[in-house]
Amino acid sequence: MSVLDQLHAAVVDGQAREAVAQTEQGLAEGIPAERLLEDGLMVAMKDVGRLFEEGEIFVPEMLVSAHAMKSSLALLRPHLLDSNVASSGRVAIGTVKGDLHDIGKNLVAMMLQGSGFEIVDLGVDVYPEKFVEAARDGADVVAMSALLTTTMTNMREVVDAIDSAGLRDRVRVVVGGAPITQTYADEIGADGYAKTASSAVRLVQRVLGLSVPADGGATAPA
Ligand code: B1M
Repeated sequence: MSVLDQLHAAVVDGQAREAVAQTEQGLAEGIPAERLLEDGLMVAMKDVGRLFEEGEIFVPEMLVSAHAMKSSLALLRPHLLDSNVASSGRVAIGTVKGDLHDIGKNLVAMMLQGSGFEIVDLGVDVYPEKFVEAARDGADVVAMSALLTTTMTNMREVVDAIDSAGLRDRVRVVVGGAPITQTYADEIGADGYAKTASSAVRLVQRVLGLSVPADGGATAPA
């Protein structure tokens, strides 16, 4: 079995120690961190989601898989940070109220940080008031993540709360997460939507008016 297959299996089986060993092995073999992330960890988490949906595994198994993925990500982190990209700005990021999923949010924060942004990580289950407070404290961008169809609706509350606080003109709002779409982002009045962590970086650069190379993964109104 290849390192990627073994990394995949370790995450699906929730074996954190094995995931770390395979990540180390992959890096030692010269496999790019991006490939270990995309073709190993992300595919594994997708499979974990499918197994859960099919009733093959339950919440505790999802939790141990998440732990294994996080353990591997901690090793990949320094390799994923690209400090050559010049940009600036403060981004307050959090997973919305009622939602505890933080792997995607952490990945987005990591990529943004690696691109030169200052990150204020608000954590998970973040209430609208906390996003507003971060905007008032000087965040240029509020970035929200949601993984549940039942919590994505809380993004609208945040946009409205920022508006009611009179801060909407000076803070950009961007959204993402598995159930989010561009249509939904437009509907709630967000400034942009990104499908992946790397396109989130380009999106934030774009909404702040920083120069960005053309791409297809992030969209913001012109
Ligand atoms: Co949850 N869960 N979960 N879960 N979980 C999903 C999301 C689910 C799709 C599984 C399934 O049924 N197939 C399903 C949601 C169904 C729905 O709403 N339609 C689900 C469910 C139902 C639940 C519970 C309700 C289960 C229960 O209790 N009965 C419960 C809810 C708890 C809560 O939040 N209140 C629950 C709990 C959990 C765990 C705690 C066990 C664990 C999370 C651990 C953690 O995060 N620390 C967990 C996990 C691990 C998952 C799956 C398997 C994996 C999520 C993940 O980390 N993916 C997930 C199935 C799946 O996604 N296929 C599932 C990897 C991550 C890198 O991807 O987060 O999508 P993702 O992030 C991507 C993009 O979306 C984007 O960039 C990232 C990288 O490219 N992105 C952004 C994310 N945020 C962004 C913000 C941006 C831009 C881009 O801002 C600009």
